[in-house]
Amino acid sequence: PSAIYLKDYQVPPYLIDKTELTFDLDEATTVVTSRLHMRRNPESTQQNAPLVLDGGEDVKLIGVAVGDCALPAEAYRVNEDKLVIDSTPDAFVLTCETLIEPQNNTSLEGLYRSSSMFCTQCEAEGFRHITYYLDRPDVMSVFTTTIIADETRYPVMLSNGNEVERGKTEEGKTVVVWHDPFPKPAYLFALVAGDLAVKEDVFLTQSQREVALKIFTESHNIDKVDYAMEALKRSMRWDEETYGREYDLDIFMIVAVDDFNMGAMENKGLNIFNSSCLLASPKTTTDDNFLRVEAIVAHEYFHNWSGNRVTCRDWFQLSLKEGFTVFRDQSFSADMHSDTVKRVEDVSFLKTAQFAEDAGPMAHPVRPASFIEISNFYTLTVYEKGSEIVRMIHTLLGEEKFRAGSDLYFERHDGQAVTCDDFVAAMEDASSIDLTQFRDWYSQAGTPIVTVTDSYDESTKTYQLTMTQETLPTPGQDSKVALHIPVRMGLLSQEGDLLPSSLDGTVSDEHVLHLTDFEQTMTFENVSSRPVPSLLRGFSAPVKLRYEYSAQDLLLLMSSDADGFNRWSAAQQLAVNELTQLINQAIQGQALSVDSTLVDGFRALLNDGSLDPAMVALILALPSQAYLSELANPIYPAAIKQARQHLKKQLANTLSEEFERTYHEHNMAVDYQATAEQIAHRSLKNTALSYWVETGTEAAIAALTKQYETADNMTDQFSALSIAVHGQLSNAGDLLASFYQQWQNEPLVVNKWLALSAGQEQDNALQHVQSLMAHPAFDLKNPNKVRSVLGGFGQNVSGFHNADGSGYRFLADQIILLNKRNPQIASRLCTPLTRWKKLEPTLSALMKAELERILAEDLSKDVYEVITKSLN
Ligand code: DPP
Ligand code: ZN
Repeated sequence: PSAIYLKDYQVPPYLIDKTELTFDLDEATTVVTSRLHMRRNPESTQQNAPLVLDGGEDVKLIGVAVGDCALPAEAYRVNEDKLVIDSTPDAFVLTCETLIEPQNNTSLEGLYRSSSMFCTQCEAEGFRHITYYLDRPDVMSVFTTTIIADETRYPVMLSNGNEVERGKTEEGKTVVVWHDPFPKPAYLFALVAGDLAVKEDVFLTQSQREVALKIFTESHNIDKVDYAMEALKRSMRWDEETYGREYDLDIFMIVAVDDFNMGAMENKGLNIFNSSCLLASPKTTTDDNFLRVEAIVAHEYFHNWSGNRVTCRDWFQLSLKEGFTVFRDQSFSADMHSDTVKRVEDVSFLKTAQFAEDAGPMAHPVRPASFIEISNFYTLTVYEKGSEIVRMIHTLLGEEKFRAGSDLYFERHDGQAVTCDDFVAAMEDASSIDLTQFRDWYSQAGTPIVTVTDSYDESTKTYQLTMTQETLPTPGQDSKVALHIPVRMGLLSQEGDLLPSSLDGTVSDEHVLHLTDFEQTMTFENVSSRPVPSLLRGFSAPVKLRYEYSAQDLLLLMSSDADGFNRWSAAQQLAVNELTQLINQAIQGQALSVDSTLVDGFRALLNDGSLDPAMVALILALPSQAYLSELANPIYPAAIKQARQHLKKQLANTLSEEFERTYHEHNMAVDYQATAEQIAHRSLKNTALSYWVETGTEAAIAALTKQYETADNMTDQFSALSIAVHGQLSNAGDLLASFYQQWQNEPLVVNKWLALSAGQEQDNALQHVQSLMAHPAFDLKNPNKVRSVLGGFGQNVSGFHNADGSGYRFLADQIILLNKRNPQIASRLCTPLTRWKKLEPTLSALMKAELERILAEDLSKDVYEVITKSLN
C-alpha cells in the first residue's frame, strides 16, 4: 500500500451533474444500475485523460454503456479496483450495471445488512463498494434513487431527499423513488430498507416552514427515541438562533442500526445512527449516555450546513467539517447544560487521548499532508484538536466577528467543496483580523509546550511574565515553527481577590496574551501586590502549560479563581503532583506516603455547600490511569494503578464522614430526568459513594447494595455496580451476574456489562475476557460488542499489561482475526499497541513483538498503515 499526498491534489477530470441509481434489493445479490450524467470538467488540465472510476473488489461489473451503446470488452478495463474507459465524448450518460452481496459485507462499508435491514455507510470511501463512481467529495451531483423490494419484508424504503414516486413492478414488488435536490458528494448517499417502526414529529422553522421529523428503529426500540427527538428539535432551534442556519428539506429522518462502525453519519436528510448513540430511556441509559445522545444528534444535524451544504474539497480537509462541527456541538451542549462542566469534560478528554495521539507514532497535523487509508484519520486530532482551532479563532475574533465570519463562510461557499484555508479566509475577511501565522495550527503536528516564568517588582508595581513555546518533533516533521497561541489569563492577589492590571494601556481583570514568538515577555503595570497568575483560562489553547505553582498557589486558585475551568485545573494539578510522587515511590518499591495538601483541599471542597455539585464531583475524580499514563515517561502501568488506589483509600479514610454525609445529602428521591441539575446531584452522590466504600465499612457496603437493588434508573444502578467492580468488593461477582440476568434482553445494557466485566481486575483477567468472547451475548460481527469487550480489556491493568505479555498477544490475535473482516475496527483496536515506545522496557519489548507478529500477516491498508507507522 502506498500513501497519497495533499500536494498532488488535482481537480477531477470529469463531473457528474446527475446520478440516477436503481437498487433491486435482494438478500442473495443486489443489482445496482447507475446512470451518470457526465461531462469533462472544463477546469481540468487533463482534457484527454481517460475516465477512471473508483470501485471495490466486492463490486462485480455486469455491463457498461456510454449513451445507448453497450461498450465492447476492449473499450474498457477493470484494474483491481478501478474501471477505466479510454475514450469518451465530452458529455454523455454512462450506464453501469453491478452486482453486490450485502449479506456478505462484513466491513460495514457500502451497502450491508444489519439485523433484518439493509443500510449503508459511505463516508469516507464506502460508495465505491456499491457501484463504480468518482468517489471523491469534490464531485457533487443531484441524486435520484429508485428502490425496488418486497414490501412485505421491507415496508420502509428510504433514501436522501423527498419521496417522489411509489408504484409496483410487474412481479408485484414495490418501487419507491427518492429525489434529493441538493447536489452532494457520494459519501453523503444513504439507503435504508427494513421493517421499521417510526416516531413522527414536526418542526416549524424560523421562516415558518414545516419540517416532518421521523425517527425509525426496529419496533422493539421505538419507545426509546423520545429523548433523541427532543434533542433534534433543540438542535434545529439552536442552529437558527446561534448561526442563523435553517433546515432546507421538508423532511429530516434518522434511522438507528445495531451494526455500525462509527457513532453516526450525517447523510443528507437521512442520518444513520449507531443505536448506542440514539436510543435512550431512564431505565436503560446512564446520564453520560443521555448527554452523548444529545450531543451526537446535534452534531449530525449541524453537519447539514457544516459538511453537507458546504463540504470538503478532499479528505485532507476533513477537519473543515469535523473540527467546526465538534466546536458547534460542544457549544450547543454547553448552552443546554453547564458551560464549565462541559469544558472540563472536553478538555480532560483532549488532554488524555488527543495529547497521547499527538505524542505517538500516528501524530499528524489537523490537516494531514498524506495518508494511506483515510479511515485512519477520523481521529481525535482531526475532531477534537480541530475543534480547539476553531475555538481559538472564536477567542481571537470575539463572538460577533466570529458570527460574521461563519455567515460569510456559509454564504460564500454554499454548494461548494472547499478547504480549511477557505474557512480561515472567511473568518479573516469578515473580521479584518490577520490569521496568517495562525494557519500553521492546521499544518503542524504535536502539542506545544508553553513554559511560563514570572517576576514581580514591588517598587514599580510591575509584573513580568516570560513565556516560551516548544513543539517536539513528530514523525515527518523534525523542526517546528512558533504558533500563534492565545493565552487568556488574569491575576489573583495572595488573598484570592481579582487583581486588575494594565497591559499595553488596557486595564482589566482579564487579558488575552498573544504568544507568537518562541520566547516573549509581557509586562503588566499597576499590579498592587505580588500576584498568583491564573493562566490559560478556559483552556484557551491546546497546549501543555508549565508553571511552577506552589501547593499553596494551587489551593488558592482552586478555591478563588474567577474562572471555573481553572479552579478545576488547579485541583487536577494538585492531584497530579501528589500522584506523581506516589507513582515514583511505587516504582522504587518504597512505602507510599500521602501529603496533606490535597486532603485539605478536598475537605474544604466537601464542606462548602455553595458549590455546583457537578464541579465538586469533577474535582474529586482523581486523574485517570490513562491521563497519568499520558504524563508519564516511561509508563509503569502497575505503579500508576497502585498509586491511584492508595491515594483514593487514604482520602476515603481521612474524609470518610464527609463522603458519607455528601452521599446522603445528594441522594434524593426524584422522578428521573436527564437535566443538568439532577445529573449534578447524581454524579456527586456516586463519586462520594465510590470513596465511601473504600473505607470498607458495613454502612457503606450496605448503602451501595441498597442503591443497586432499589435504583429506578440506570445511572444509579450502573454506578453502584461499577463501584463494586472497580472497588473489588466481595459481592462484585454476584452483582455482575444479577445485572446480566436482569438486562440480558437489552443489548445496549449488555454492552455496558461486557465492558465492565472485561475491565474487572482479577488474577485470571485474560481467561475471563476469553470467556466473555465465547458468551452468547458476544458477537464478533457487531462493532459495539467488540469495542465493549476489547476496549474494557484495554483498561484492565492486570489483564492487558500482564507481565508475561499474554494480554498483548491476545489483543494482537483479535486484530489479526478482524483485519480482513472489518479493517476499520481492526485498525482502531491497534491504538493501545501504538504506545509501546512509552512503556517501561520489559513491557515495551513484549508489545513491540506483537506489532511485528501482526505485520507478518497479509494486512488490510487500514491495519498496515497503523502498524508500520508504529514500528518506524
Ligand atoms: N459521521 C461521522 C461524524 O459525524 C463522520 N462524518 O463525525
Ligand atoms: Zn462529524
